[in-house]
Amino acid sequence: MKPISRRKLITSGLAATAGVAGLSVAARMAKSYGLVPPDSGGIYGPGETLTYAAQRLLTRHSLAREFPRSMISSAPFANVVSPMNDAFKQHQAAGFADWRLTVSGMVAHPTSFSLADLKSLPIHSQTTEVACEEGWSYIAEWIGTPLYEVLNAVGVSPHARYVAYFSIDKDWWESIDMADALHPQTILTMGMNDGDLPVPFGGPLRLRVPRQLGYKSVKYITHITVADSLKNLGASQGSPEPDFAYSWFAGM
Ligand SMILES: Nc1nc2c(c(=O)[nH]1)N[C@H]1C(S)=C(S)[C@@H](COP(=O)(O)O)O[C@H]1N2
Ligand SMILES: [Mo]
Repeated sequence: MKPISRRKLITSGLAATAGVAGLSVAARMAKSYGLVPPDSGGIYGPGETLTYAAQRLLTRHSLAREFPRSMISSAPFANVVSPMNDAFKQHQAAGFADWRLTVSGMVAHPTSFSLADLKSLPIHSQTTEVACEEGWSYIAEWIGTPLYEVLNAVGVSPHARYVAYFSIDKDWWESIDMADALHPQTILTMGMNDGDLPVPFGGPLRLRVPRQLGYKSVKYITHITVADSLKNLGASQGSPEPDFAYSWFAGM
């Protein structure tokens, strides 16, 4: 008899339970395996949890599709952002020389990085797609420091479960679990195609999370915090998006 892997057992168990006994039992099972997203108790409930759990079990190590450079979109679409605040305008006037990324929370060494500090860490590039929940998408090359390099530099606690990241535009922040935070394609982006990351696309610093929808790739990042829970952030949903009926987990 072929041995069944633990992963397969859990996955088929979840699916079977969902079919036979209803979604709430599957959700309880998911909880005991650490597969419950932070917005599961909100407007989504068990269906959302099952989607997250199934994706996490099946795709924890999978890569977002990468494209040849010849497929880079000639006219990438920069979505409108709200008017920039004074703090941003001052940074822009100074050529972003004083832009900082502060990292706090469950880390051994809380640190403030300049853009030059980030550029001195290993730099990766990837040609991936930005897909907005409203239906459009484009392909570009994104260049920067993988988030795991920064997390390794500050020493993340083994009890950490989430990384939250904040824009200088306070309305915009998001969080991801450690599977995405440590994923090799999750990149603190400073360059796009052949130059610096342009302001409309999130320059000088954007976190690209190419395994999830566009809204998880927040522009103008100034702060990151590492946590074991999302309870104390915003409305405890890990993102402002659930208030607008979009999911915290936006895997694609
Ligand atoms: N700071 C900030 N980040 C943001 C947004 C924004 O308005 N402000 N829009 C988000 C949404 S909804 C999408 S789909 C993508 C759009 O990325 P693009 O402008 O590169 O197309 O950026 C995301 N990041
Ligand atoms: Mo979007």
